[in-house]
Amino acid sequence: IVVFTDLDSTLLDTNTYSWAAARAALDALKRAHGHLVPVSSKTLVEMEPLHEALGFTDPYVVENGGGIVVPPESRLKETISFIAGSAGLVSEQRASVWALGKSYEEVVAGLREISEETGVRLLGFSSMSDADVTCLTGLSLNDARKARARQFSEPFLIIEDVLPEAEPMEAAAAKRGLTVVKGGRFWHLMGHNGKGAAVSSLIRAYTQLFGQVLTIGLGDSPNDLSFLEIVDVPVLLGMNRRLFRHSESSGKLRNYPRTGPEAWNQAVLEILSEEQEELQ
Ligand code: 2M8
Ligand code: MG
Ligand code: MG
Repeated sequence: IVVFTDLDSTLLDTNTYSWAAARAALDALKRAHGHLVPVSSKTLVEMEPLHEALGFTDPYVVENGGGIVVPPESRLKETISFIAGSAGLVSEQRASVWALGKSYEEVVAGLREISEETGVRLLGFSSMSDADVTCLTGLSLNDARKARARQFSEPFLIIEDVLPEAEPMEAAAAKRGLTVVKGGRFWHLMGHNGKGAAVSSLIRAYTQLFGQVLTIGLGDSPNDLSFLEIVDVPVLLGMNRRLFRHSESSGKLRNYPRTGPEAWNQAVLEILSEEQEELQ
């Protein structure tokens, strides 16, 4: 069993960023020798301590699919190197970091051009201070600094009284080989193919290493759709089922009305116990 999970408002509480309420399901997953792969908009330096605290040795996906981080103790270390395909190995300090797209500098330059071209004021993290990010997110100043330490993607806000149509912005991004996707509080500009592409590489690597695996995905926002659509058991947290209205996966979708770790806990415990029943 491999669980791919978004963090903010999915495994983590929207306001306190705590995962304490999901402890029972995380423990059950460990007892079942399951794997846990966090898949987030967050940066490597934000995710590293969290990954360690969660106590799984699996890789994790940073910045909306911009990079795959493989810890030294991960059994996927060998397998992922060629599965990630065109990905480049950008760092091998504590962990191997595979980049799946353009550099942060290119993305930030792209945001400025898109803003000029569309005439819509777009404010990215690179133009904000740590204090700005603290105000907007409730993160501590130190965590806001980590959220701004970006390598692959740029979170931004649309600074207009009336929210403009997304299409011109999306078209201007596409022209530059970039994509925009909506996260929780922010939009994200990225030079890669999103969470889905990263998860797809990882599913191939897990399958190669372990044979058949059952994949579970949990998320709450539009940027999670691309990976929820390619797992065996997609779980959407929150009252946003319409996100799946055009999706082929809508039939197997499990939807829980609330977001956050309590719902995560309930969903994963339910799936694990169904799996156990099936084995008996
Ligand atoms: C940003 O991401 C969230 C997740 O969906 C959002 O768009 O609201 C990212 O900048 C991330 O790095 C940061 O930790 C998070 C904090 O709320 O916001
Ligand atoms: Mg989320
Ligand atoms: Mg996220």
